[in-house]
Amino acid sequence: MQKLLPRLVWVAAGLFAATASLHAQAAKKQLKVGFAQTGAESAWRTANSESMKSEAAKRGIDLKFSDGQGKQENQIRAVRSFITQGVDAIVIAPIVETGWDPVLRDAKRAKIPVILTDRTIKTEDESLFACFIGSDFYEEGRMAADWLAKKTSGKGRIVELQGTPGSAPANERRKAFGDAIAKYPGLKIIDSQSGNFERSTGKVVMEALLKKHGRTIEIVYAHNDDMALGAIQAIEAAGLKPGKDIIIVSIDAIKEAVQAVVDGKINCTVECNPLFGPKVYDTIAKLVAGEKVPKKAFNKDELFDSTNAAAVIAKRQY
Ligand code: GZL
Repeated sequence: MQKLLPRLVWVAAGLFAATASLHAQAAKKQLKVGFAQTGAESAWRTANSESMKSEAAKRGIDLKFSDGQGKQENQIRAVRSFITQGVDAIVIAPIVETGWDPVLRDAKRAKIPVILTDRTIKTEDESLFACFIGSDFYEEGRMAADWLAKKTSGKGRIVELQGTPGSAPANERRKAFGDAIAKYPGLKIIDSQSGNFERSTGKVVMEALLKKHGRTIEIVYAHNDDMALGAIQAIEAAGLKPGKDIIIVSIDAIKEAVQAVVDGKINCTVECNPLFGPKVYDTIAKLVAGEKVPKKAFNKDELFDSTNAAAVIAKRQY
């Protein structure tokens, strides 16, 4: 028995060391993350994709990036492929709010956590996603409306350039703005069309609105800066001065729009920060380690107008 004891101790020590190194390897195992991005419709989206890609590279995360090219079916196909690949986590920026339950049920069955970023979804079963990280679109629409009411003393004829039909930002920015201006009977939306968050479409829609309403248009409310910048091209082509003849209120605060505020062509842009990478991967690290995370995490957004744009333009990151 005495001879056997030292050998048993050695075996036990060896087993312990082997398990410890397995744990260490597991901890070092490269994370595989699937990201189903909406598309590449705006400068905001480009900055959002860049943040997710560069942060993954910095952290040594194996990011499977899929560009949905503006179609929900492409995003759903990408999620199914991530499930087949057995990724550690799935990130989705859902282009529209509905139609997600079936593919999210498949991810849940595969025990892969889903993180919704940027845009929310409508579902009866919130257990289908681990958490949402993004901006409060309703607050952005309210901030834009309140700023406009002060600027115009609650009077003016507005044309609205809406974002992608059925998307959370378009739905909530439209509802919030409408709810807020209801307090000012002198502020009226005389027309509202979708520019799909795209600069070129924003220009075309604004050309049509100018043809239809002419100089009766006093204000443009654009759901994003790309459409506002497209509208500016149409307004200038019509011989009018954007920011003076027509007040322009927008959302995103991309650097080009903040510069337009400095130049007096956009009067106000409400920030919607796209630089999600660090927060998303911190959250995934917690989920993979079995830690709880908040169901909803909102980014802090601020507003830029002639009083503060010049002071921040140099340090704007996107
Ligand atoms: C908002 C995001 C919107 C941006 C647009 O979080 O979903 O989509 O406001 C982008 O610029 O196209």
